[in-house]
Amino acid sequence: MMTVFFYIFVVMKLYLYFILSFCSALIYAQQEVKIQGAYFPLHDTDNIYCFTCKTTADTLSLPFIDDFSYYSIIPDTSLWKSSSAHVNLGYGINPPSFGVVTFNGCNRKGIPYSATSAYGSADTLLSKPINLSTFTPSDNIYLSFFYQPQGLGDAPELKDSLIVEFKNSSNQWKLQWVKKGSSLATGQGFRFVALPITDTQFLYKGFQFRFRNFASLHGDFDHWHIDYVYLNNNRNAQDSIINDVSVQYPITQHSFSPYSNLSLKEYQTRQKIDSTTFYFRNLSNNTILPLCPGRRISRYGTPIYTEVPPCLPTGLSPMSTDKQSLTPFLNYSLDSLTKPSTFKETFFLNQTTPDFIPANDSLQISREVSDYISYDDGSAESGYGISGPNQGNYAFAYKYQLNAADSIKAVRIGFSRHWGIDNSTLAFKIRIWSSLTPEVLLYETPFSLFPDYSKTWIEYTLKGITNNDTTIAIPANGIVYVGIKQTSGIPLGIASDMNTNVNKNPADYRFWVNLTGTWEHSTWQGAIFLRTVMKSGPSVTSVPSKPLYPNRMNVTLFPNPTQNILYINVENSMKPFLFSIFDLSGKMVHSGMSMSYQPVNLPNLLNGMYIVQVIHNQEKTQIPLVVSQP
Ligand SMILES: [Ca+2]
Ligand SMILES: [Ca+2]
Ligand SMILES: [Ca+2]
Repeated sequence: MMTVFFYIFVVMKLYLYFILSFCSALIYAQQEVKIQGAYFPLHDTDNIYCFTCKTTADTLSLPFIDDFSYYSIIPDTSLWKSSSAHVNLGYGINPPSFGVVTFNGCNRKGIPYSATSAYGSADTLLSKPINLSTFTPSDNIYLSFFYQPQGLGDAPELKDSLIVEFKNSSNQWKLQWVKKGSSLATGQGFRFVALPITDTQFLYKGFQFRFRNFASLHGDFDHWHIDYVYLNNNRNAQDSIINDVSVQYPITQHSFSPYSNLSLKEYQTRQKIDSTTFYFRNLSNNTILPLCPGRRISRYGTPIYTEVPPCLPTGLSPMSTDKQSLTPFLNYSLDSLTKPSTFKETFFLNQTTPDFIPANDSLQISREVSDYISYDDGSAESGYGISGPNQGNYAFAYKYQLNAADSIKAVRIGFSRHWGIDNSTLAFKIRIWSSLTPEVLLYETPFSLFPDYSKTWIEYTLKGITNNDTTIAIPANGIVYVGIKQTSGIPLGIASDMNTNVNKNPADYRFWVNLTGTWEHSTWQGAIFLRTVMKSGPSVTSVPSKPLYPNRMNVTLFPNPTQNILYINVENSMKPFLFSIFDLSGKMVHSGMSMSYQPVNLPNLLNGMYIVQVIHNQEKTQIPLVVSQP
C-alpha cells in the first residue's frame, strides 16, 4: 500500500511540477512508475459480447453457480440481471478457476464514474431473481464465493470496501457482509466466504443478491476480484470444498516463444509452438485420479495438434494447485500459412468422471499470425510510465530478434490514461535502434506524436521528413530495438499486461529503459502495449478492437502549404473546436478556437513542417502543415 501511495504521490507531485515547471526548484529522481489509477479503454461490448444470450425463466431455481470461466467480459446474462463489473482472465492471482469478476472505479467500458476525485458506490453485480419460496430456514441455504483484493491490479485502501446485500420480500436491500480494503499479502490467494440464508424475509420467490464495491470513482482504482459464486441448499459454512478441478492459466504467453503473436513472415520460418507450462487447481478434498493434462492447437475449428503427456501418476492432491509442463513432440511442425490466421491453443484436463463444472477443465487462448509481433497478451492490468524532471531524455524499448529479414512499417501502442494528468499533450517520438550500447539509431519520427485514448490500439505509421510513409529494414537474425523517446518527465501512460514478464530471463532482457543517459534493463515486471507492425505482413484493415468513438472526424487544412492564413475545416460540423499547432520539437506555437470555413491568422512562423491538432467531440486528429513564406 505504501508503494501505491508513493506512486500516486509522485504522479500528483509531478503534475504540480509540470504546471509550475519554471517556478519550482524541486528535482525528482528519474524512475519507472506503475501508474495507479490508470484506466484503459475496454472493448465496447454492448453488442458484440453476448456469449450465451441464453433465455431463462425470469425466476431462477437453485443451484445458482457461476465461476466466470468464459471469454466474455460480461457476466453470464442467464444468471445475472446486470453488471458494471467485468469478467477477465488476467487480474486474479491463484484463482479457484480461470476467469474472475473485477470491481473498480470504472464502468464496464473502462470509463471512470467521476471526473473528480469523488468517492462512493462503484460497480454492482446483480443476480437475477431466484425462487427460494419452497425452502425453510432449516434447509441450510448458503451463498458462497471467493474474493481477492488487489490481485495484479491496484490495492483498495482501508476506506474502500466490497459488500454483499440480499433483497427481502419487501424490496429492501439488506447488508450481509462487508470487507474493508487491504493490499494483498505475498502469496495470499482467494479467500472463501459462506453466508447463510435463514431469515424468512429472504425465503420468497424473487430473492436477489448483489455485490457492490465502494471506491475512488475517478479511474481504475481499488480492485476487488470475486470468483466461484455458488448458492444452494443442504450446505454448511465450511463447505468451500467443491468437487471440481479447473485450469487456472498458462504460466507464460510464449507459445510462439518469446512472442504472443507473430508476423506471417516470422511464422513461416518457425511453424512450431514452444514449450509452456500451465497451472490447474483442485478445489475438492479428494485426490483426482486419473488426471491427464494436455494441450491442443486448432485452426478454423479443426484440431491440428494434440499433446497429452503421461497422466499424473498420483493425481492431484486435495485442495492443491499443480502445474504441467508441455513440450511439443520432436520435429513437430504446424501447417504452413500464406495468409493471416488465428490459432486456438487449448490447455485441458482430461478426467474420467465429469466434475462439478466441466467447462473450466479447458482454457483457450488465441494466437494471431498477422502483420505484427507482440509480447503482451492483449489484456491490460496496469499502466507503465517514466517520471522525472521535465526536459530529460527518457526512452524505453523492446528488443526483438527475428529469424526472418523484414521491414518495420508501423508501431501500435495502447495508451492508458491516469487521473489528474492530461497526457494528450505529451509529445513523444518513435525510435528504432540497431544497438543501445553504443546507441545506433536507425529511425526517429521527424515530428512529435501524441497519445490517443479513443481506441485500444493506436497505429503510428513510420513517416519520413515529408510525411511520406517509410519502412526500416531489419536483417535476418538481426537484433532491433523499437521504442519511445519522450522529453517530458510526465509518464505517458502505456497500458501494460501484467501476466507476461518480458524481463524474467536475466540472460535475455527484452525490455530496456534509458532514464539517465545510460541504457539498462527495465525493472518492470510486465509487458507494455507496444506492437511492431511488419511490412511483409498482409495489410490488416481492422485492428481487433472497436473504437469508443467510432465516427472519426475528417479534418482538412487549406491552403497547405500556407503563408499566414489557414482554414481548418471539420467535415460535417459547424461547431467550434479547439486547435493547437506544434513545431517538430513538440513545442506549441499557436492555439485557439475556430470553426470550419473561418480563417485562422497564423503568427510569424519559420518555414517548415508543423502539426495541427484538432479536438472536437472528444476526438483528436493531427495533420501535418507546411509553412512556406516567400
Ligand atoms: Ca473462475
Ligand atoms: Ca472442472
Ligand atoms: Ca493480461
